[in-house]
Parts: sequence; structure tokens; C-alpha cells
Amino acid sequence: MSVGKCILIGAGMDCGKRRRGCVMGPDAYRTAGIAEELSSLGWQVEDRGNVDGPVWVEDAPKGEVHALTECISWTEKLAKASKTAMKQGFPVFMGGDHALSLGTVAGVAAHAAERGRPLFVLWLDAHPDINTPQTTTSGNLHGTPIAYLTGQDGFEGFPPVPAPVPTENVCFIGLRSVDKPEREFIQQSGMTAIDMRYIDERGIAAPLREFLEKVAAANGLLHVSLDVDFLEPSIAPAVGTTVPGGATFREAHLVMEILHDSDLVTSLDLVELNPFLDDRGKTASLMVDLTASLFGRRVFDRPTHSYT
Ligand code: 6HN
Ligand code: MN
Ligand code: MN
Repeated sequence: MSVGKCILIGAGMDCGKRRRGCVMGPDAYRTAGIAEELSSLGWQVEDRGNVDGPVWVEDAPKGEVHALTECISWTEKLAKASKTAMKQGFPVFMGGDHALSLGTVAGVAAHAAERGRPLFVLWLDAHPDINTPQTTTSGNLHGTPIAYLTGQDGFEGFPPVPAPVPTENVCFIGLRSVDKPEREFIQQSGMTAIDMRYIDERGIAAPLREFLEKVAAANGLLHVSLDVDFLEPSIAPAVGTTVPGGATFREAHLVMEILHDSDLVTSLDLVELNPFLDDRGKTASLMVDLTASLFGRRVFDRPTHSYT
């Protein structure tokens, strides 16, 4: 990825689930020095402040969809902000919970369609987030963006996705908590779903490189959505949905370093950081460091030995 303009957009969406705290995410990233880190790598950084969506939401009764109206409003606002930013630089959406991707990726998809380029999505997460408002048992819409973005039914009231992402353009890496309907959908649609078992056996680089080859061959744009719970909880405790057995510190950095070298990534979501649950800012700092690896931080400017 060669240096250019990076646009930071705060999206403190906190209504994609009931537990509160992601509203503080954008400021935690700023406090951890995200702008300074990216500037030091040669990027021109513009912090656009926060998109202001609905904040205070009463908990919906158990089993019902939580904050539907508020999530629809965020989706509309973020899709607009995202499409605009895509024309101007490389947007980094600082969440906020994962429901923000309902909007950010819809905006990126609209932009890609206008440019006549296919969009690919890399979902770094313990969960595939492919429930619909019908299949969800939690009622939390942060578990649904992939269903919405790939054009599945059940999102009445949401803006129609202008350019649904084909399921074959989505790659999940890091899966280890998948609900029954999600599992059935993934298996019947043949989506690329790299779970932790697969990573244990083959390493994380090989499947990532295979996906990137597909993106490159199609001359695609690539959106990356990084959920804090992709990471092993002991190194990244600040998330409400920790699942043991996540990506290690080095696995996560390696993903970002390979993505940097691929030159294919055009937008990024940082999601699910709940600073209220953090341990002296260590999760926020790790997420900023991973972003820095994506934006080109490395030990040497060129390899000092061959990797092959
Ligand atoms: N996330 N599958 C669960 C649900 O509530 O639908 C968990 C969702 C987690 C959401 O990772 O962003
Ligand atoms: Mn997620
Ligand atoms: Mn998750």
C-alpha cells in the first residue's frame, strides 16, 4: 500500500447490542495515538470527527430485536459518510460495534459499483455475523451485517443495499463461534470460512494469500473489517464477546503486514472495542498497532532475506 490520504471517521455506534461502551471507541483510538502513528508512516491524515447517530437506547425485551430504528438511522448516515470518503482517500472507521458495518460496507459497495470494480470483504472475527433479524436469537444486530451486505432477506426498513457483495467475495478468518443458522448458510453457500482449526493446521498466511490472489485476479477493491474478538482475549480483553482461542499477537500482525504488502486494501473498520472493559488501554493500543502494520509499519524497508 503506498502512502496517501487516510480519513479517520468516528462511528461510536453502541446500539448493535445491549452491553454499552463501544461509544467510547473512537476517542480511545485517538487517545492511543492513531493519527500520529499513521502520520509517522508518511500518510496524510484527516480526522473527520464522529458521525452523530442515535445514542441512548433502552434495552429491548429478551428475544426481540434491539434498537432496530436506531440501527437503521446509523446505517443510512454511515453509508453516506463512507461513500463520500471512498472518493477522497482511504477511510478508517473507528467503531463502535460491528453493526456499523451495515452502513460502512454498504457505502463502500456503492462506491465500488460506480467504479465498475468488484468488492471483496475480509472479515477478521470470531463470529461470521451472518444472522438476519429473523434468525438472531440474541436480537443484537451486530451479529447481522454480512447477511445484509450479501443481500439476504429480512432487513425490512433498512435502505436496500445498492450493490450486494457476492457471497463468494467474502472471506472469514478466525471463526470459532458460529450459530446454527449461520453454519447452515455458510455451508450451503460455500463461503470461504477459515476457522481456528484450519489456522492451527495450515497457519494464517496461506489461506489469506489464497484469498488475496482472488481479489487481485478480479481487480477488486478490498474492505477489511477487524473485530477485536478476532484476537486472543488475553491480549485484547476490551470486547463484550470474547471467545477463547483467538489469533495471537503475531498472527494478527502477520495478517496486517501481508495485507499491506498486497496493496489491495481500500477501506478498514475497527470494531467492537469497548474501552470500559480495557486494561490500561492495552486493547486500544494493540488495535492501533495492528492498523499501523496495515499502513506500512515494518522492521526493515525491504526484506533482509528471502521468504521462500
Ligand atoms: N460480533 N452470533 C452471536 C449473535 O448474537 O448473533 C454473536 C454476535 C457477535 C457479533 O462479533 O460483532
Ligand atoms: Mn463481529
Ligand atoms: Mn465477533
